Amino acid sequence: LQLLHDLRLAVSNGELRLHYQPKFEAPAGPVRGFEALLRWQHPQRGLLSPDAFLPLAEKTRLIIPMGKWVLNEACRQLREWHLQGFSHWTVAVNLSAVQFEQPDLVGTVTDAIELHHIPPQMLTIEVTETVAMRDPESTIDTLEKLTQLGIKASIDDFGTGYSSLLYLKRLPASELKIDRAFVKEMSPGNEDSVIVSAIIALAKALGLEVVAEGVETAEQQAFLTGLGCETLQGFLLDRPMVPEQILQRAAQAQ
Ligand code: G
Ligand code: G
Ligand code: NA
Ligand code: MN
Repeated sequence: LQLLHDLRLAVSNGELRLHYQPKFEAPAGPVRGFEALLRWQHPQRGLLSPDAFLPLAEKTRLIIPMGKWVLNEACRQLREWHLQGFSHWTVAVNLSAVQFEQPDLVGTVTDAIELHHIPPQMLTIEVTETVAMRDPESTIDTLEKLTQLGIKASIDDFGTGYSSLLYLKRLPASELKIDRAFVKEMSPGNEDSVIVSAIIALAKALGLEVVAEGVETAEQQAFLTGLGCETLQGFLLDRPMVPEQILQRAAQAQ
């Protein structure tokens, strides 16, 4: 398989890239931080999205070295932003199931924050609800070790998995991200808007911050803000961008 052959070389050939999508304080800013989103600059096929290669990377466990690269690069970029004066910005990194279940995850994360002198509370690990609930006891154990380092944990795509509320209460996470499928279908009084308001109420009751992803319209922005959702992410506010674009935006805003 040609793609697999190429993927094996992607890290050492320097073909991986990170784009960063801002997370905004509701309703419209300022920027609180960024989610790092992986891209692969394939020499023939062009810029590939994770959908095109993550399943293969997971299956072959190539996601382990790729994930280490992602963590290191996101921490390196965050340090650069901090030194450029954006000292309040944070960065979030997505972890897949294979990465989350690898025994030396905590060591990998520790190495990255130490190498780049990142204040640990400025780094968030995003793991989906589905992955988090596969083995809840082991998830609690892993997240406890990460949060003891000071790192934050976020439960991504919330509402699409099967959370036990009992485990959710015990999970040492600091953030829930409402899955964009609910945000997309929200309209006044419909089921999705009821689900979204219930998730926000649940997050608040459990002392978790709540982020809505996939915000594409001003109506969604206003509705979510009205429900007390603190952080918004989505194409309405900004797309994933390369660091140069982010600095341009920041310069314009000053
Ligand atoms: O950026 P995009 O919308 O194409 O991302 C598609 C999916 O890929 C999302 O579910 C996102 O969480 C996942 N993803 C993006 N970057 C990374 C990464 O660095 N590591 C892992 N494991 N998943 C990622
Ligand atoms: O699964 P995860 O939540 O990590 O998904 C991140 C993906 O969501 C990225 O690929 C990003 O491009 C995409 N994304 C970000 N904002 C929006 C949005 O407003 N609408 C849609 N459809 N996708 C979005
Ligand atoms: Na995510
Ligand atoms: Mn998500």
